[in-house]
Amino acid sequence: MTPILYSFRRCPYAMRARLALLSSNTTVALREVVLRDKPAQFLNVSPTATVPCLVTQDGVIGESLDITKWALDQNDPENLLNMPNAGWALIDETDGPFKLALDHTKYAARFPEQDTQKQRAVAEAFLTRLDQKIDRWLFERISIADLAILPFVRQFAFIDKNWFDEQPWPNLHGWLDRFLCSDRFEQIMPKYGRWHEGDVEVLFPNAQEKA
Ligand SMILES: N[C@@H](CCC(=O)N[C@@H](CS)C(=O)NCC(=O)O)C(=O)O
Repeated sequence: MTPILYSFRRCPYAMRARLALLSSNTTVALREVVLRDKPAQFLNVSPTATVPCLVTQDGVIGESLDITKWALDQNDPENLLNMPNAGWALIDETDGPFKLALDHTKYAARFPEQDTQKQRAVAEAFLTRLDQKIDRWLFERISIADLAILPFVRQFAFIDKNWFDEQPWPNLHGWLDRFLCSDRFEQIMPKYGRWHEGDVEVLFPNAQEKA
C-alpha cells in the first residue's frame, strides 16, 4: 500500500516529515488536514491527534522525528542520517526549549503568565549558538539536523521578520534564505486542498494524482 501522510502545509513538524520523504523519494498519499476540523479518519488512526501522522502497512507513526527516520531508513541518498550525535541533541533542543520559547513569543496573548521578553531571550540564545555553528550547514555537510530544525527557525523568523533580519546572525540568515529559495522548499510547499474521504489521492512528492 502507498503510505498515507496526514499533513498540514505550514506546520513545522509536518514540513520536517515532508522534507525527509522528499529526500528519500518515498511516495505517500498526502491528506491535508484542517486542524480546527480534523477528519474522523485521521482521529481514528492518530495516537495524539497531531500532524504529521504516517500510516504504513506496518502501523502508524505519530511523531515527526520518527517519520523522518522511517523515511531515511528506507532510502537516504543525501546521507542525511550520517551526522554527529550533537545533531540529535540540537534537534531535541529545538523540539523542547526552543519550540516552547517560540510558542510563548508567537502566541504571547495565550500565555499571560509568561514573560515574553524572557522567552524571546531563550530563543535568541539558541539562535545565536546556531549562527556560530553554521558555515554552510550546521555540520560539514547537509544533514537531517538542518532539515529538521530549519522549519522551526522559519516559524520563529516570521513572527517579526524585520526584527529577525536586524539581528547579528549572518550565518543563520544565509542558511534560512538559501532554504527558503531552494527547490526543496518549493517542492514541499505546494498548496493542497483540504482532504475529504473519497477524494482522489494526491501523491507526494510530485503531486501527481493517482488515477
Ligand atoms: N511531537 C509532535 C508534535 C506535532 C504537533 O504538535 N503538530 C501540531 C501542528 S504544528 C498539531 O497537530 N497540533 C494539533 C492541533 O493544533 O490541534 C511531532 O513531532 O510530530
